[in-house]
Amino acid sequence: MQPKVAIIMGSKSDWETMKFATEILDQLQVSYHVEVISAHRTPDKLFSFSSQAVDAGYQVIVAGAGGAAHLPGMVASKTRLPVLGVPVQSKALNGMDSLLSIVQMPKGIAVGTFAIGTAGAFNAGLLAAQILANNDAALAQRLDAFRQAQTDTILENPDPRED
Ligand code: RP5
Repeated sequence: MQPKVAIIMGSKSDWETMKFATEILDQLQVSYHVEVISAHRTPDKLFSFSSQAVDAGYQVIVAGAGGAAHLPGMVASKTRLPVLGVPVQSKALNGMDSLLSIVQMPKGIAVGTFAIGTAGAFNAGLLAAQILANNDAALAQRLDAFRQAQTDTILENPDPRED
């Protein structure tokens, strides 16, 4: 079956971060497509992927990039699908460059922006699942169960000195 989620990233070096988006999608049994698409190294591929994303059957795109991270914004400019942008932690500026590049979209083209690094990647995968759950009752149940399990883990063992 054609996956409804595309997870794209600017470089193979982003995978160590972006794999956290796939972790939660695996847990929630949501299928996805993963691919490296670089805004500056493969601009034509970026354009063809983004302009064909609706027809390809995707419903949400998770896009991670670092540094001058223009991938999420450029993809969003070529598709009406929701784009969830993940700032990958860069070496030079610890991801502040990535964050500001993604979050400061000018008015008129929307990109959802997440936390820098692995938490952001995980939460982007989580929100992608939540978007799909609007039209998927079984997925909605799995999400409810995930959240309840997370709550129970804390309530059942609130002593910070114990694991
Ligand atoms: C961006 O430049 C990528 O998203 C990556 O985070 C960063 C560094 O890429 P590499 O030089 O490791 O390929 O395009």
